Amino acid sequence: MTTPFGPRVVIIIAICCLVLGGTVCALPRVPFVNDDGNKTVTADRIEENTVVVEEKKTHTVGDSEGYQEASRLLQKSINLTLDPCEDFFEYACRSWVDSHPIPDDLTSYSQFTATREKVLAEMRKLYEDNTSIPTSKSIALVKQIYRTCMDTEKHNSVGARDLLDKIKTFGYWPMVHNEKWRESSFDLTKLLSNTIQSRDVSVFFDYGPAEDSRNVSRRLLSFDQGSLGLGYSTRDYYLDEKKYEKQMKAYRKYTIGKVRYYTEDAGLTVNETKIEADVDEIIAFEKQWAIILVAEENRRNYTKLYNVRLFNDLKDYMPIIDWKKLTLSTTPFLVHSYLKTNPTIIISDVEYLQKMNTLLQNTEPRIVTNYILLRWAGSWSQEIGKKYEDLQQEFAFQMYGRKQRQPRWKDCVSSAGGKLSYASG
Ligand SMILES: *[C@@H]1O[C@H](CO)[C@@H](O)[C@H](O)[C@H]1NC(C)=O
Ligand SMILES: *[C@@H]1O[C@H](CO)[C@@H](O)[C@H](O)[C@H]1NC(C)=O
Ligand SMILES: *[C@@H]1O[C@H](CO)[C@@H](O)[C@H](O)[C@H]1NC(C)=O
Ligand SMILES: *[C@@H]1O[C@H](CO)[C@@H](O)[C@H](O)[C@H]1NC(C)=O
Ligand SMILES: *[C@@H]1O[C@H](CO)[C@@H](O)[C@H](O)[C@H]1NC(C)=O
Ligand SMILES: CC(=O)N[C@H]1CO[C@H](CO)[C@@H](O)[C@@H]1O
Repeated sequence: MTTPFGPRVVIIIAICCLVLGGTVCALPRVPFVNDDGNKTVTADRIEENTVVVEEKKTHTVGDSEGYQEASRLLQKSINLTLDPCEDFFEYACRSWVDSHPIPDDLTSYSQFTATREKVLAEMRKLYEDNTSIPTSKSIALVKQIYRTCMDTEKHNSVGARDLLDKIKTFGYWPMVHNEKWRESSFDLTKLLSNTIQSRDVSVFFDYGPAEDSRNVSRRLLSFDQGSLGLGYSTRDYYLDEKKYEKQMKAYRKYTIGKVRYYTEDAGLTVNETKIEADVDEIIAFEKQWAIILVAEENRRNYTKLYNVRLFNDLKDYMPIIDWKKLTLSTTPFLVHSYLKTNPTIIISDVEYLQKMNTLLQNTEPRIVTNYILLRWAGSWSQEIGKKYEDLQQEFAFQMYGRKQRQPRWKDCVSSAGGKLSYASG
């Protein structure tokens, strides 16, 4: 499922997880005596009835290049002039933190980020390499996706028109097309099926095959709660209005800005008052949803999250959705016969589905449609031109403190890799 903003927390995750190893590694290399090496060899020899007095062998730790690099890195992170008993973090990590400022286009930085950035740069070289003809169709396709993504001129000139044309095939978008949308044509299952089919945007719940944690020989269809517009694990933003007032204001402004542009790109007249009212309704709906969502801190008991049910039970928990229709329309034909056998499934939280059913029943179809399509439209954010990206950057600054948008090629490497991950390696 695609969320525009993951739960990016501004944390400097230095390499402190390696700190214990680090203190050891930072010491000068010492030879050590191997007491228990070559055990099997010794045993074999005893079986052969040869009396062997095992020689104590000396080995030198860390001749490998990897070891030496890790050692250099850790030594550079530690400041030996500080007292570890005073503040262990400062002692172990301060030098690393000081020598690795967070780049302006990121909101956190860690050893893992550094590696990821390196991989991104390598991938870019591969995607942009046009000196050899791709050996496979998939690789040609992934390069094509990358090139299309990099074609910002086209995105700027087309804007959200393709997105809006697609929405017309789903029906209309009430907050953009206004009276063209008809409540009588509202069909929740169909709407969700359309958003999943076209862009893998599943809003109120996520589902897919997952390893059965109690029997790793099989995979089962698993159903879990969805995530809010601000991303995974962002429930508190909606519920703690005082603490997150600034972020929620930024979110409202960002959403209003987007709807304004969508309306303009649709060639329709913008009614600012109406857009604001529509967006406020959406946020109010999300707040109610946030109450129902189970907080991450209450999802640590895996026994509780492991509820084996039958596929047909879904319609008892959440009758507002036609599960059969939804799953058949969003899964490959090959699994249809399996789905028709009423298979065993796993539901993380049965109560959530029941509560969601009630909430959706009690919410006007217009608001539900506005919201689902807003989430779906969010998955287009890199493809509809600079004005949308500028809005997003302003929001990301308020929300996470990101000082500038990351270079286009990084977005495109990620999106090409995400769409065809096997071809990308
Ligand atoms: C180590 O810490 C001291 C005291 O804070 C500081 O003066 C010194 O520059 C630090 N050394 C390095 C290599 O960061
Ligand atoms: C390869 O790409 C470079 C840079 O994008 C471009 O200037 C060049 O014309 C391309 N060559 C071919 C043969 O397409
Ligand atoms: C685990 O799953 C496999 C494959 O479906 C099945 O054959 C086996 O009986 C299962 N084991 C248990 C203990 O349920
Ligand atoms: C804008 O929308 C509001 C609320 O729906 C409505 O009362 C108002 O008449 C609209 N204004 C225009 C100029 O259409
Ligand atoms: C985890 O959930 C199971 C099932 O609801 C319950 O029996 C068990 O006591 C819970 N464990 C903890 C540590 O809360
Ligand atoms: C005979 C034998 O297997 N010797 C091995 C003992 O262990 C060291 C290090 O683990 C190996 O380098 C030897 O080849």
